[in-house]
Amino acid sequence: MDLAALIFDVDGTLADTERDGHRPAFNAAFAEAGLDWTWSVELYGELLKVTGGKERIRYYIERFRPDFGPAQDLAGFVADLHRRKTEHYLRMLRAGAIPLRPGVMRLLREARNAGIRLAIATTTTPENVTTLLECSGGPDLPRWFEVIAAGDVVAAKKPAPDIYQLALRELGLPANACVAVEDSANGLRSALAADIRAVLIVVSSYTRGEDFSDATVVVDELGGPGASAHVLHGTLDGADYVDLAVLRALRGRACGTR
Ligand code: XBP
Ligand code: MG
Repeated sequence: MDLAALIFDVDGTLADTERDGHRPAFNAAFAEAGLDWTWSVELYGELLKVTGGKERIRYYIERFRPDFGPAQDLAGFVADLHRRKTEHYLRMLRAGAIPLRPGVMRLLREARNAGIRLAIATTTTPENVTTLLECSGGPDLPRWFEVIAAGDVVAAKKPAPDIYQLALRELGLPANACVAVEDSANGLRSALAADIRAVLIVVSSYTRGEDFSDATVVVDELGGPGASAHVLHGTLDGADYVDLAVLRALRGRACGTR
């Protein structure tokens, strides 16, 4: 079995969205709702252990605002607040505020030209994905992805395997035909739990210190011609940056086939 598809995470992987994207969007929604809640850069790092925006708000209330009681039911309150947050986030994306990470477009183009299928497996809300792809990559970019598995379509978010299992099901591929590209320990656990053994981690600003010892390869960036990727774990087989040949080789190593 040769490499058939790349499955990408979004937040932290395709773009560094959390610190200066999602975080200020949450804060803007809190202010708009008349709440005196502010998520600092540091606090947000802790809150990121909980995946999913609605789940993160709920966790924050339980942990930091135990006396808070909304006028309406809690689930409805959180859903409304999160809808406002999404509006703020989408506005930032439409303003072109969040670029794709270096090397992402190069690697996507290379995969597409080679007939390697592309998919997304993410915790975030679907419209966040398509808007990021359109506004930061190009109007056609969402259509490059055959499968976009995102958000509440599964019962359990990362680190549970559900979203990767859904992406594999929709691709109609076995796990060993795919490479997952992730930035976080929660994402790594999710991919591994779905039996995807070939996982490339590209660390992001919040995830650099996490435990990636079970990943196949860990780099600081995808890199590109004239911009070396630094390897933090595993090997690029002498390559200077992450390209399709590197991904084919790491899949072969991880899955015991070449
Ligand atoms: C991303 C998330 C998301 C975003 C916020 O995790 O956990 O919740 O932080 O997006 P991953 P929403 O990169 O592992 O998919 O507010 O739309 O959930
Ligand atoms: Mg991520």
